[in-house]
Amino acid sequence: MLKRPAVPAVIVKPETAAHPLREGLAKDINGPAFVADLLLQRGVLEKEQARDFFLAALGQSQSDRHGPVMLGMDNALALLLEVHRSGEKIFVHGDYDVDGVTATALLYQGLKACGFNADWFLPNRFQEGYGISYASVGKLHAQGARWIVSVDTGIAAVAEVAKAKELGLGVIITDHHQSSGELPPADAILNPNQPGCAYPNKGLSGVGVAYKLLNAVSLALRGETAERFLDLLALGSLADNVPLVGENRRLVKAGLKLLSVSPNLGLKALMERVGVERARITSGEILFKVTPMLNAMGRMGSPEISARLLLSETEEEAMGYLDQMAGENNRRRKLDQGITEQAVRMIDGDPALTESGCLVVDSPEWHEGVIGIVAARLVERYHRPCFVLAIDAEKGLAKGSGRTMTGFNLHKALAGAAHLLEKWGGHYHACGLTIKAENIPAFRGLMNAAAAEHLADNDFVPRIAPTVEIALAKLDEGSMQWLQRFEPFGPLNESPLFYSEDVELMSQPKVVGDKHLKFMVGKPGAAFDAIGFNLGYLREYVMDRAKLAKIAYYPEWNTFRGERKIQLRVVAME
Ligand SMILES: [Mn+2]
Repeated sequence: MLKRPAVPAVIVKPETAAHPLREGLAKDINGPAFVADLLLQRGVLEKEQARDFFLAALGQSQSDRHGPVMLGMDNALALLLEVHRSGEKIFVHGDYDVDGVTATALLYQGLKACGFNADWFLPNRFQEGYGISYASVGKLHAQGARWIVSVDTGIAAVAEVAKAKELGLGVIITDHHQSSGELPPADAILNPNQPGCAYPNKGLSGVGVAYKLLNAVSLALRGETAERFLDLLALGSLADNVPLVGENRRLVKAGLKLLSVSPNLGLKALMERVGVERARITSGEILFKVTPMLNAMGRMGSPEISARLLLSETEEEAMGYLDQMAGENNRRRKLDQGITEQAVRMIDGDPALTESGCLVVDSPEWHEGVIGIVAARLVERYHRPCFVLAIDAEKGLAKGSGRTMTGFNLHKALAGAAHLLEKWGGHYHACGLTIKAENIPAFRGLMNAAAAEHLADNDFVPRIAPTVEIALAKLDEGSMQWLQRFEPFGPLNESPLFYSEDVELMSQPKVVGDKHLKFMVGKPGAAFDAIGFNLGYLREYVMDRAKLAKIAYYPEWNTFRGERKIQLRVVAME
């Protein structure tokens, strides 16, 4: 096993007990104190609000479903009704991530059900590149398209849409990305983030915007909502990490519920294959098991397999696509594990890198489809900002992906190095870039200077901040039921990290699966299995102790040989 620098985490005890409304709210809802803490952290102060929050019913607030109409909706709807009447061929043009693929499947299926002469298209990252491109416009034109409706993409495709117009195509853009200035010359643009759009939910996903449009079309043509497609909306929205508050929470919650009974054969087969119990679907299971399979296809350059799975009409068809996906996903996993191991060896074997405040690693052998995953793994392992660059030796260019922990702003750092970069973009915690290979050493120097300037020694020690405290003896099935009511979890409604102290160790820790730590905590008769993924290196630290002073964990259900037990997924301990 490769050596990992021993960076002990600091666990910050949550200060929840001091809240003046805590006790009263717990009593009002007749629930445990940690539930009151979680509600207060979400701005829920009293019983009625708590009821609304837990219900999060789709129909509860009509205003955030149909009320404020999105800018461009009337226009897009009128155009689509005309396309429907004329029977002209319309292509749904998506993108290759899960949001883009689910949006494509949703709008295509919905338009078909309404009787449109519809088809769909997903770009290949190795052929057309992402989004609407000259190549994709040309392809669709050659296939007889008269109209293109984009989903999850297009807001920045000014020249590409102009080309489509030149070819005589009608174009409707639906997107959710920020626009950066000039808008494309489309016939209609639907995007809550375009200038002048008063639609209150700016956090809608790409599939969310597509759903809004389909909903309007379906109501106009068939007198029914598009709610039966919310299973796809839930997948795309979770995968795209949109904030799960307000309308998004209602939509995704309804979508998760639908997933458990969804008639979509592809989804059903996929969930079975990855071991998701349909009766007990959580956002975590979707994010850890389901969406990575779909995402892997886009990364490996075959997003159409995901779409075909979602559109499967027979079980045999779905099984066939699943087998292809499993193969591609294994290839993806081997690639990213292999590259991660190479990068770790590179870093551990080079003192200049080991001691640098920002890791910049590169190789001409790496696959650009997985460098983002690898960068994220390196941040987890070394707890410092990391850039992973895949060099294309022929072109002399490298594509890179950056990830960081809090304390180092990637967007700011890249802005300071813009003169060395061909292309770059991103935000605080994640970014992408293109750089000439010859500029990599200078870039590495600049990033290290930025790290030296902005990071202090204690920034390199992970600080873990659990949000709620509970005495381990009080954690039971009832707690888990309360927790379930806070679903779906995601940005702005994070799955709560639990904190307990003075925890008794009930067994010696074991390293399982090469790098995970397994042990038992609690009391005789009330002991929990605990598992720390990638924490195997802490075995000696835990060995021979009677107690852990602090432990940070996610309590989860674990089913093993038919027996369902609460298990602690441990993130840190002291
Ligand atoms: Mn998206």
